[in-house]
Amino acid sequence: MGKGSFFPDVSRRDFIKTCLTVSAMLGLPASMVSTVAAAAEKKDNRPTVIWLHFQECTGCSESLLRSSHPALGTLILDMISLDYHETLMAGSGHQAEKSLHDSIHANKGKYILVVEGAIPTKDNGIYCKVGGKTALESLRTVGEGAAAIIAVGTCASYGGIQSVGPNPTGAVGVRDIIKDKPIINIPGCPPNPYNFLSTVLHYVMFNKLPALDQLGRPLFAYGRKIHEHCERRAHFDAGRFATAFGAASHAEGYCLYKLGCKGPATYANCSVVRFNDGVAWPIGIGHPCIGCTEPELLFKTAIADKVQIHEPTPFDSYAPVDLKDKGKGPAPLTTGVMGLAAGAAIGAGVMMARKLPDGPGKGDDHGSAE
Ligand code: FSX
Ligand code: SF4
Ligand code: F3S
Repeated sequence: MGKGSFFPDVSRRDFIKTCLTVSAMLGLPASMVSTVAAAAEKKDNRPTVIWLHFQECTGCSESLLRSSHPALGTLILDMISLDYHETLMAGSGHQAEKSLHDSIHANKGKYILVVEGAIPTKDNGIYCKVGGKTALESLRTVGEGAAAIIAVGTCASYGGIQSVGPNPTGAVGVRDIIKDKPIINIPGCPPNPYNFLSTVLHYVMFNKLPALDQLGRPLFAYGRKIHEHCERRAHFDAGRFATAFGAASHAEGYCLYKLGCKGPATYANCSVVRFNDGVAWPIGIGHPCIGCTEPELLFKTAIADKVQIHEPTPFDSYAPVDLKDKGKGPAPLTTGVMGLAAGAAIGAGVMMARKLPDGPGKGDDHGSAE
């Protein structure tokens, strides 16, 4: 247990690191970290959340709540009052359905509905049923009393893999069904847990949803393309491309565009926030971005197909490419990270959070980052 921390199992240091990252992501000044921390710790301010699962793989819940770093999942679960979640709750059968029914009526007009998975619409929606009700019925019933709906993952946002042609079940996203509620999409297959956490914290702090783009995604997380902050961008600008998986050009960290990278057409912050406590992301480990946050890219454009480049001009804060480094391996990563830190406040904030020392005995709490 973390001594001095409001959250059991989260050390004060990990908590402050997480709040620092959230502040940077939301574009708040560093001085507001304590406001973010206070919002996260406010017990009487916890929004009631009902979480429904439809057509999906549950990777979104796994990514959000079972993250390798316990602070994130714990914070998410402690910051909300989670009344119903089909894969997490202890109750089952009629007991579970009763708690859903009771929560809807006790919190009418005030709860947040989180939807994970696509909704099949063909043949009256019979292709997905939970508790005897179709996904379509549940979404309409539970959605009616919600203050806002968060569609988590690409399936709930746009239909995801289930909606790929010929789309035998008529799978669609939440926004194709519900038209009269604020809906926020947090796409990604799976999405980054920080994008969900920051959205909830924004709601708790400001009592409103963050600004969205035309696809309903929070601008703070999906306002820029992967390509703008990619650690391989310097290679793209210098025309150095990996030509085949396993080739020397691939091993040397060259740009993955010619292997089908969708980064130039994909809006997301993976290149800055990354996954697994900030250590890994697809392009960083050598796989092209497959555009998992984009409705027309994920599973709808062949992985090897190249996307069109609309803005070929180099991002102006990137460090110059030193061609003498050719073949030295890690140098490309260094140039990319330098450009990232120089060019983007969010990157700087996230990097700062990562640099906070873990202190003695990582996971316990013998010191304070404050
Ligand atoms: Fe979809 Fe989420 Fe991809 Fe899976 O639940 S966005 S298939 S990671 O898990 O909905
Ligand atoms: Fe990075 Fe892909 Fe852009 Fe290359 S094409 S710089 S790998 S995002
Ligand atoms: Fe998805 Fe591309 Fe990020 S595949 S996880 S948007 S790097």
